[in-house]
Amino acid sequence: MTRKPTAAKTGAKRVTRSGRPARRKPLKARQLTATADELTGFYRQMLLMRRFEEKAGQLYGMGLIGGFCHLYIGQEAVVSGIQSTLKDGDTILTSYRDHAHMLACGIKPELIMAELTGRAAGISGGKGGSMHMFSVDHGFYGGHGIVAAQVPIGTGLGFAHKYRETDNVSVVYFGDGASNQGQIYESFNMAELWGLPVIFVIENNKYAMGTAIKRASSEVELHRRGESFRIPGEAVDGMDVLAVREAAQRAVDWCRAGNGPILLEMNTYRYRGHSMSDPAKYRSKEEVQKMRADHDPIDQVKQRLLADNIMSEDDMKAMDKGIKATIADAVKFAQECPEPDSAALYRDVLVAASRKEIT
Ligand SMILES: Cc1ncc(C[n+]2csc(CCOP(=O)(O)OP(=O)(O)O)c2C)c(N)n1
Ligand SMILES: [Mg+2]
Repeated sequence: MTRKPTAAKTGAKRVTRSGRPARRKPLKARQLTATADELTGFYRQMLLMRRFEEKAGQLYGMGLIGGFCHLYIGQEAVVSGIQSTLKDGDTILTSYRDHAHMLACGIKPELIMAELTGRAAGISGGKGGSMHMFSVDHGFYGGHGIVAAQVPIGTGLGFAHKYRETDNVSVVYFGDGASNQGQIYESFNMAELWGLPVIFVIENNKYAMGTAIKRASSEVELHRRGESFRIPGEAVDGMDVLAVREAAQRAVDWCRAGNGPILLEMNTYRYRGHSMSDPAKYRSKEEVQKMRADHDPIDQVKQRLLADNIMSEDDMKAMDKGIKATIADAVKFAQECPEPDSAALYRDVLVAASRKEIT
């Protein structure tokens, strides 16, 4: 059987169904630079995320947070770098590993902490908990507990942005495990066919619960997963916030210019277990330790700040102290808040025993 020469071999320019040019080559990281303010901002934000989640882990251990709790520790550069490229009106949504995404959206730590501890002042009224937070005002569309369920919804948000003739983008985060789900490929197909401004971000932290990516995926280069839909993809060092920002900026520009969707594979790593109840016996302590020592996203920015004399060790200690105080205030706020009243059980639900109970 003779194969037809591919477009790449013939040099012919491939186009999408809609006639838009299809860019296929992975983009190369250029020299990464940032201003002193940008670096300091990334450092502060990622440290806030880490300290917030360390505290959430402690509270969970003390029984003050119920239900599930999935920590993002180690992956902070991904959401921090991407969010820095977004503007008002852009939307994001993600899985259950969502606390840092909310902080990146500017949601106050005390409202997230109150939600985690099931208090009425929480961002979802104390009824959502760790996995089901939501704030349209902040462009944050959840918080989704069903693996990959957020992907078609985020594609729909992309449709809304285009339909309303804005140049806003929809950023859809999902995991390496989720990337094997069928609904993602239906979303890819529609997103490309209709030229929707969707940035699909695969947070490849190498594990789906206790299953290593190699055991579950026939194609582990996840940035290639959009190829058969003609969606360009790029693999990114997701532990380096500047590499993330640079790739995200290109992706945002691509979508705002009306080129349709794009896919970013963020290579990252979670230090903690899948959730608080996971002893993580499927990987060695050495593997985790090596990632922490060689690739930690916060430490990488710290080294840049020190090398460029932007901050001293003492400045960093003072910043850390301030962040810990903010988190302590958030915990105090949450603990002093009442739980939702019992009538709240019947609000925001689609099904109720009688009409009366809905009001
Ligand atoms: C449809 C569905 N199937 C299974 C589960 C159980 N489950 C929860 S998280 C998870 C693994 C997902 O891994 P990944 O997408 O890599 O995200 P990560 O947890 O690494 O961020 C599974 C199988 C679920 N919540 N929903
Ligand atoms: Mg994963």
